[in-house]
Amino acid sequence: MPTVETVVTETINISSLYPSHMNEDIVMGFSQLGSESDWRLANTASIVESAKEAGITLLLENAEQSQQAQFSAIRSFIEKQVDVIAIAPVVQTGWENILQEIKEAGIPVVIIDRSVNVEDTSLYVTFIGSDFYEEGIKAGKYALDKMRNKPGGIRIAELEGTVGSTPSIDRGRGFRDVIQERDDMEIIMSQPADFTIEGGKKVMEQFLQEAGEQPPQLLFAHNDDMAIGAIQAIEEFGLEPGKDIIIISVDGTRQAFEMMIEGKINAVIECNPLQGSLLMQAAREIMGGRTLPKRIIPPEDIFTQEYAHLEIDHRKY
Ligand code: GYE
Repeated sequence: MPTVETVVTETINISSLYPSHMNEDIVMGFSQLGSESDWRLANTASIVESAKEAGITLLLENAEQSQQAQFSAIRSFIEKQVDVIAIAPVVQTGWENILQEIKEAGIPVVIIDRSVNVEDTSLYVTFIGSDFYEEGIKAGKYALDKMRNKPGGIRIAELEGTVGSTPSIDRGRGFRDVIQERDDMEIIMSQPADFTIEGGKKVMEQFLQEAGEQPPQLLFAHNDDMAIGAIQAIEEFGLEPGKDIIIISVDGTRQAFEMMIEGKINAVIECNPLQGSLLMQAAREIMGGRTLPKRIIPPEDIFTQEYAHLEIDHRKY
């Protein structure tokens, strides 16, 4: 079990809501949102493996970025009368009705990875996922530090993730809240690139063409895959990633570490996809009628190019 930092904002007594399944086999329906990035593949693999290890039967449906497909998967889980439903929500809005349907069926819900924007937080038991705002803050602090000796008029480009997704919204917010400290630092271009390599490459090509003689000096990519795509575009454009353009990304995949060692990415903010064991543990707790914190946050770090070589062999994804 990785150590976790739990923030208890509100707890509920689960035993009064759901009958105890202590000694029975647990069936979990899991609606995964897609397979857009290395982070996501590691997340899915972690959940599949941990279910096996925990002896929990996992019904997994991958929605490939469609909220509607998530709704269908969830309805199929309700029909099958699974014991617990886990949802990694593609976007944060629009969940009230389906969560209400699950509640009426008497099935507990765990939200994992990205969060949902619902007023009635009793619609789910717990949310296991990273603090994306904090990740944005870390990225902003690194940007300030890296550029501290550079004269003003610093041009920043931003590759955002999926529109409406919690990590994209909160990483962008955290980053802005920090860099506003210097009013000569400006995000001159910002666009969604779907958390994919192809998206990152395409949007970065556009950025470089639009910017012409005045390319951005710093790129904040909301994940490693988009940074990797952007690096291809930057090199094809004849500039040096990591030098002509400082690059900060989020996740901490093995490939991003390789790029850091090559000097093409300057810093990576860690976002941990290995959430499977936490999810299975939560399922067992719920079925055992125990109380869980409303929010479970895995611990996360920041890695810079200077130390990437020391860490790379420890990366698990
Ligand atoms: O950073 C990105 C993925 O929701 C935290 O989604 C996750 C993000 C992750 O596609 O690579």
